[in-house]
Amino acid sequence: MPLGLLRFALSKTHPEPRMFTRHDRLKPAYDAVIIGGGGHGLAAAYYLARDHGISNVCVLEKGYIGGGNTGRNTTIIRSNYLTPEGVKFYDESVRLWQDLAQDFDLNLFYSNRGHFTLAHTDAALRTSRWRAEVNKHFGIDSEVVGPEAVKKAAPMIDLACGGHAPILGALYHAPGAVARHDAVAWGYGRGADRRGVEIHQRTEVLGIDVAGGKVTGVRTSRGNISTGKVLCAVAGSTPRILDMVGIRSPITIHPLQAMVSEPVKPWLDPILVSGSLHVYISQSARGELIMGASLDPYEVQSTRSTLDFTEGLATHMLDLFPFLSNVKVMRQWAGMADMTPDFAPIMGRTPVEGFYLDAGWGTWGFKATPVSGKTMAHTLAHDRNHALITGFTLDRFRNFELTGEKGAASVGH
Ligand code: FAD
Ligand code: PYC
Repeated sequence: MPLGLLRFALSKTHPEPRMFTRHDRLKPAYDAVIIGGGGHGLAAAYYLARDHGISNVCVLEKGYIGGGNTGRNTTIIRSNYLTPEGVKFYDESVRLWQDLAQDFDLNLFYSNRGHFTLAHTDAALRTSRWRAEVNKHFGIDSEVVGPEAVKKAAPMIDLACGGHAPILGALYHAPGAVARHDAVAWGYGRGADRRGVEIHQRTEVLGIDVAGGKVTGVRTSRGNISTGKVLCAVAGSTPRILDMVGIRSPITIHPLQAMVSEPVKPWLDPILVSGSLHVYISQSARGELIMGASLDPYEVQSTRSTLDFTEGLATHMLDLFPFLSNVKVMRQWAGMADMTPDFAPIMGRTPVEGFYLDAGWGTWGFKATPVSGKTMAHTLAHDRNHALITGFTLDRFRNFELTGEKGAASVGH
């Protein structure tokens, strides 16, 4: 048992420090205001303080930290993207993930599993080869493997998928991993807090003041703040915040659902994704099967769950693993995914001076938490887009220079 836990258990006064400092009031002014206490907002705050010495910063969170998509995702981490911009960006993130638990002095349960994207059609195999070649070109460990390699890694799989969607091969990405998502938010939050950043939970941003094309302040449910720099990192609420500064974007909001089973004995080491069957699965350290599928097909800002989703996901999961038919679903939930037309994020400076965007993370942003934090902190500190995000700026839609990641974003959408 860790010594700290034992000390805590035996102490009458519970001397363990709280994870974050509680601030009763907002200050009248900050050097930068970050809207959104998810992984991305907290990571940006952490790197602003740690790497750029900017700590007169507040993070405003309307609920509780990590309560948005950060605490709702299925924690898949990988860098097997399709575009050079995407591959380089996510590769840097995977590199940052390696040292994160050490940096935070907090166990993130980072677990390297290997990631298979199953191909059930010739077209899917072609895309896998394409991704493998781009990945190898940039030094990423990805290769196309045959059905026998899938069977070896997941012996319980039915390669024929009941006869109607036989597995022809897969894109195998050895660095594929999972981590504990809420601990990531806590680690970044605690690290930022210890460096002087203020985290204000239950504080909703209601308006943003802009004068002469520049940000001047933020109006919140707990009072007004003067600032010249605002970072918007609010995932499924991005269009609402953009309305406050008069910026249009092509982001649409779709629910993305997921579910977990009751815990069962460990039987699945790798992460498996089937674009054709629109499902994916991994097994957590607790034995639960973490499963998901495609986006809900309609635009709506809601986190309700549906029976339709459970039935559809369970049906296709049984195509892959018929032996799961008696395993019970324990819970299901949804997050609001901010989707872009090219399945790449929108990051960086905007037409409003001092207003920065970290959005469009749709179904794929958890893995990018470290690199988005690092690059957005740099962008705010220098008022210049970091070199790694130049493929992701908002003006790419006006300039018809899309960064097409649909083939690699995650499950088929
Ligand atoms: P969030 O964590 O959503 O944080 C935004 C915060 O902003 C929220 O806490 C919200 O309360 C707050 N906020 C909103 N409006 C306001 C306001 N007006 N004032 C103050 N605060 C406000 N990605 C992967 O890489 N791998 C996966 O396996 C994966 N699986 C997913 C599965 C599901 C079911 C879902 C929903 C998403 C998944 N994603 C995955 C995507 C990933 O979860 C997100 O892209 C990522 O978590 C976004 O982080 P964030 O910090 O930007 O947003
Ligand atoms: O980005 O790998 C991913 C992912 C899988 C499921 C949802 N997102």
